[in-house]
Amino acid sequence: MDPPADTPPGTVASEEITPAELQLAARNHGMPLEALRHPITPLGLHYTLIHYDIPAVDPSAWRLELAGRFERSLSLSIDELRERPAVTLPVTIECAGNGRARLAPRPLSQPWLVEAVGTAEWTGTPLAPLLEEAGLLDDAVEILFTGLDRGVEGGVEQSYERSLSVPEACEPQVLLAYQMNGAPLPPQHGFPLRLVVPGWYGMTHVKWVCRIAALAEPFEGYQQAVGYRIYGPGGAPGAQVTRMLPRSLMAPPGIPDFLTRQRFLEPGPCLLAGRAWSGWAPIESVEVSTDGGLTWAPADLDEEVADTAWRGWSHEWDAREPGAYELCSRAVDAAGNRQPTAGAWNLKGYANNAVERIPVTVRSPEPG
Ligand SMILES: Nc1nc2c(c(=O)[nH]1)N[C@H]1C(S)=C(S)[C@@H](COP(=O)(O)O)O[C@H]1N2
Ligand SMILES: [Mo]
Repeated sequence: MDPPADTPPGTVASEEITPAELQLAARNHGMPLEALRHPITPLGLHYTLIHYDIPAVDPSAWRLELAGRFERSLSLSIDELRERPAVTLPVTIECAGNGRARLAPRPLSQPWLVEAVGTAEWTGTPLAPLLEEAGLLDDAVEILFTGLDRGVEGGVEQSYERSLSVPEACEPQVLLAYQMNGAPLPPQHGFPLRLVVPGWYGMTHVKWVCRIAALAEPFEGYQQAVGYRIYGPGGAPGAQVTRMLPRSLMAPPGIPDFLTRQRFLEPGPCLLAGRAWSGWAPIESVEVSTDGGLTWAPADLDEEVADTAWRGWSHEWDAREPGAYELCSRAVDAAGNRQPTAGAWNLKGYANNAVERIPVTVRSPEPG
């Protein structure tokens, strides 16, 4: 149905977003970018992504099973896991589809702009000693993590599951986490137990883990072989998606317009600040632009909190001249990875770490 002829401009939507995308976007929420002000994302502001349904778990009946290429099978209750040595780590997690909705044409999936990231303090027990206790056999090549959630994807009914190679799984910072920011995991973040693999894109951090299997052959299930690959132009599944590429985001300054989120600032000095991360190497530098990327100035880096978490940065901007500006930031990591100006298109819209642009208007001073 066409809107009435007297409908004011800017009040009705065009074809932009599909009902399927809107349904996903209403279930899976991002981190509001103003939460970049917090080094640890407060509970409830961390992004979340759930492929199927959030399982309802009775913690007294729940068990973690270890099976496959081990000398012995193990079955552990959540209390038995809590009695094991505990570690707390701040870890930045970003969805591999972050930036997807900035690609053209937009791959049909969860339409993230740039907000699919967060940093929580995860408490749990290191995975490697548990694998050792079960007697990991020499012929094991991968460890498979299975979640309680089931669904259909690409026509295949499946439990959500992903694997890591044995050396990746045995990294000392890999945790089986049961707390987020000091509280039991909320249902949407994997209650009662999830995997945390610092440096890797979100899909690796399997939530609602109920089974850990040691495999003698590489895992060829959907989320490994079909999903989370960078598809080439011929449609062939290319490289697997693994670690997070560098990205810097800015906490948007000033105040927003409710509908457009166009931002307004009073003229004068303005401290631009944000956070940057990479899963490949520590952040080496962050640069800031106020003219849409024509010229760049170095930002000051805050102290590193942990090598598993994002790094804060800031830059003093002299915003005394009224007018329109486009604010950007970009990061480089110590392995030489840098953020591109435009993202490389791929079928599933993964790993688009292109520089984000924030349009702002510096207002004219009030007369008198
Ligand atoms: N069991 C299970 N684990 C999962 C998922 C899922 O749908 N099911 N989603 C993955 C994806 S794609 C992401 S980005 C992260 C999101 O974690 P969060 O919701 O705690 O931020 O969880 C990962 N682990
Ligand atoms: Mo994701």
